[in-house]
Amino acid sequence: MSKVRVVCAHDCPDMCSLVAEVENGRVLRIQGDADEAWTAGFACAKVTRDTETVHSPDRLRTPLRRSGPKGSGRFEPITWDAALDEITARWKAIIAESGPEAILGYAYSAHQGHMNRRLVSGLFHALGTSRLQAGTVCDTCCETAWDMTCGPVGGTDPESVVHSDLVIAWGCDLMAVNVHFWALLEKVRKSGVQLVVIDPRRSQTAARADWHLPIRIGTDAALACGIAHILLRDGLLDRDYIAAHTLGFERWSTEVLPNFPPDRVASITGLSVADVERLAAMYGAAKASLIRLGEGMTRLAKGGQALRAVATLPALTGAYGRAGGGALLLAAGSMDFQFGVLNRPSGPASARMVNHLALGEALEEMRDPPLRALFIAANNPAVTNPDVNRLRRGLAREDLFTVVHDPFLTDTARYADIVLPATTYLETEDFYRSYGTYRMQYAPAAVPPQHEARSNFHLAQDLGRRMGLTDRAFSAAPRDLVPEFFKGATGIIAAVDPARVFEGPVKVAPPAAQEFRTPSGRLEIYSETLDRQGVPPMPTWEEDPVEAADAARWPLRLLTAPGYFQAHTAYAASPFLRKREGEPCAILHPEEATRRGLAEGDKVLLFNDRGKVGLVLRVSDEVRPGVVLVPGQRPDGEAVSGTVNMLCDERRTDMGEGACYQSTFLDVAAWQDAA
Ligand SMILES: Nc1nc2c(c(=O)[nH]1)N[C@H]1C(S)=C(S)[C@@H](COP(=O)(O)OP(=O)(O)OC[C@H]3O[C@@H](n4cnc5c(=O)[nH]c(N)nc54)[C@H](O)[C@@H]3O)O[C@H]1N2
Ligand SMILES: Nc1nc2c(c(=O)[nH]1)N[C@H]1C(S)=C(S)[C@@H](COP(=O)(O)OP(=O)(O)OC[C@H]3O[C@@H](n4cnc5c(=O)[nH]c(N)nc54)[C@H](O)[C@@H]3O)O[C@H]1N2
Ligand code: SF4
Ligand SMILES: [Mo]
Repeated sequence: MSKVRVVCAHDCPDMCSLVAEVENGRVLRIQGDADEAWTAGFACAKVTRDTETVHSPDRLRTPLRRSGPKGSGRFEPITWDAALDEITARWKAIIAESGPEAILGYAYSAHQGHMNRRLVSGLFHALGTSRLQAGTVCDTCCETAWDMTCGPVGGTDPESVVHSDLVIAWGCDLMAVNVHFWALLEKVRKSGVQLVVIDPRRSQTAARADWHLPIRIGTDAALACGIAHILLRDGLLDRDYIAAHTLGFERWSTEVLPNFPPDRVASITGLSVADVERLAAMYGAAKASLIRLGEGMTRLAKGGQALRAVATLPALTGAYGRAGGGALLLAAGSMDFQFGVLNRPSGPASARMVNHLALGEALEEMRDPPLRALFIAANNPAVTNPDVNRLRRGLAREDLFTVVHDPFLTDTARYADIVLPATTYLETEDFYRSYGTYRMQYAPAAVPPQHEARSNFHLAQDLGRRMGLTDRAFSAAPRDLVPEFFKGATGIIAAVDPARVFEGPVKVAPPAAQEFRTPSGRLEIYSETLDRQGVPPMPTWEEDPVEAADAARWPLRLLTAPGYFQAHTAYAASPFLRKREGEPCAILHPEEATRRGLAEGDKVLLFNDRGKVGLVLRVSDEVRPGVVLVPGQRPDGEAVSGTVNMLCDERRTDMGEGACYQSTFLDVAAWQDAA
C-alpha cells in the first residue's frame, strides 16, 4: 500500500490537501492531510466516498457513438482514434462551411485544477470558435458586484477568523459548502465570538448559530441599507476609515439611507424592528467583524445590489482595516497568476460570446452562423442550467453535432453524438489555487486513468494537435507549464518560488487591511461604472417588477440551496451519498402543506408556466410560509419526475448576467393531480 498526497479538485472553496491510500491501482481510502493546517486531517463526507466514484461500475469505459435518437441514451463503443477522427473531420468541415464561430466549447468547473480546467477553454480560444461567458450559472453576479465595490481583489483571509470578534454567515451555509472554515470557526467560538446567520431557511449552520435571522428571499440589500441607516443615526461609523477608503458615502447617506428606516426594513425583510436594531447595534459595537458572503443571495434578479450593499458594511465600521475584520466572498482575485498560456494560447482577440446560462437560447436562436457543433466537458447543463426543457430542445436538434466528455453517461451526455470517457481528478496531475483560501499546490495522480479514460488536459492536447495547433500548451508536459503561471505575477504571488508548489501546500497571506482595486482605489459605494450601465450606482433595494408580477400570480417562491451530501450532480455516482442526501425533495412549511392537504412523504407536483417536476414532500418549519425549498439539483432518474431547473427561466441578474434561479415562482399540488 502506498500513500499519495493529492488535492481535492471538486468545485469547493476549501481545496483540501488529501492523502489517498492506493494498492494495486485502486484508491482504497481518502483522508484529509493532517500535515496541512487548513485541511486539518479531515475530508468532507462527500470526498471520503470518492473511492466509490473513481472505481464505480458506471464509469464510461470507451468512447461511444450514438446509435439511437438524441436523448435516448443508446450508444455503441468506438475506438479513441475513430472518435477523434470523426470529431476533427466534422469540426474542420463546419469551420470551412460556416466559420469557427459555428462551434462552441462549453466547459466548466468540475475539475478545479488549472491545467485540466483551462486548457479546454484554450483549445477553443485558439480555434477562434464562439466563446463561453463561463460561470453565469454560478458566481458571475456576486463576483461582478464585488468587483464593482472592492475591485478584482480577494477578500479577508478565512484563516484570520482567529482575530475576529463577530462572524456573520450572510447567505452562506458553512456546514454544506465551507466545512473547514466551519471547523476553524467552531474553535474560535469557544472563546465567546458570536456567530450570526442571515438566511431564509434554518440551515444546519443556522441551527447551530448564536442567532439566526430568517430573512425574506431577495431582501438582503434592504437589511444592509437598514444597518447603515442605524449606524449613521447612532454615530457608530468609523468616519476616518470612510473618509480615507470609500467613495460616495455622503451621497449614499443623503439620497439612499433615509429610505431605509428600521420599520420599513422590517416590513421588507420580514424581520422584526427589534431584530434589525439589535443586529445593527451588534455590528456597530464589533471592531473586527467578519462577514462570510454566500452566493445564494445573488441568484435572483437584484442579486448584485444585495452583494454590494452587504460588502459595503465593513467599510462603515472600519472592519476592513483590521486583522480578522472585513468580508470574504472569494480569495482568487488576489492570486493573479498568468494563465494565458493555457486560456489564450493563440486565437483572435475577440469572438462571439455565448452566455453559459443561456445555452438553450443560443442553440435555438443564434444565427449567422447558427451553432452547429458543441463540445461539453465537466458540466452537466441538462440538469444544472436554468430552463432545462428549452436547453434539451436545443440539444435534441438533429443538425447539431455534440461531443460530451465526462466520467459518466449523464443526462447531458445522453444527447451527445460522441461521448468521450473522462478521468476523475484522482487520475490526473494538476496545479491548484484555491478560490476560498490563500493556498496553492501541485499534485500528482493517485492512480492511472481508469479503463480508456483521458483527462481534460490530455484530450485538449490531442484535439489541439489534430486541429493543427502548434502552441506550446498542446505539447508540453503539465509540470513544465507551471513556471509560466508565475511569470509577471504581481502582489502576493510575486514572492513565491514556483519550485515550492511541487513540494506541498503553499500558503500566502493577503495584507491584513483590505485592498481596493477599483478605478478610484477606494471601496466604491458610488460606482460610475454601474451608473454608465444604467444600474443604480449606490447600493439600494428596489422591488423587481417581473418578480412582483410573478409573485402576484403564484403563491410560492423557490429557494434553492446546496445539498449536504451532493453538490449539483458531481457525486451522483455514489449510492451511499445518494442515500444520505435522500430522495430529491421539496420542503414546505406545515401551514402550506396543510392548506394543500399534503403530508410528509407524499409525492408532489411543482409547477409553473415553464414546467412540471415531481418530488417527494418534506414538511418542516425550517422554511417560512410562502417558500418551497428544493435542495440541490438532482438528475431526472433520481426524482419522481424531472429536475428542479425545469421551473427556472433564463433571466439575467442585474450585474454579471448571472442566473436567477430564485426569481422562480410556482405552486405545489398532490402528484395525482399531475394529469
Ligand atoms: N436550481 C439551481 N441550479 C443551480 C444552482 C443552484 O444554486 N440552484 N447552482 C449552480 C452552480 S453554483 C453551479 S457551479 C452549477 C454546477 O453545474 P455543473 O457544472 O453542471 O455541475 P455538476 O452537476 O457537478 O456537473 C459536473 C460534471 O462534470 C463531470 N466531471 C467530474 N470530473 C470531471 C473531469 O475531470 N473531467 C470532465 N470532463 N468531467 C468531469 C461530472 O461527472 C459531472 O457530470 O449548477 C448551477 N445550478
Ligand atoms: N455540499 C456542497 N458543497 C458545495 C456545493 C454544493 O452544491 N454542495 N456547490 C459548490 C459550488 S459550485 C459553489 S458555487 C459553492 C457556493 O455555493 P452557494 O450556492 O453559494 O452556497 P452558499 O454560499 O451556502 O449559499 C446558499 C445559501 O444561501 C441561502 N440563500 C438563498 N437565498 C438567499 C437570500 O435571498 N438571502 C440570504 N441571506 N440567503 C439566501 C440559502 O438558503 C443557502 O443556505 O459551494 C460549493 N460547494
Ligand atoms: S471540503 Fe471541499 S475541498 Fe475538502 S474534500 Fe470536501 S469537496 Fe473537497
Ligand atoms: Mo458554483
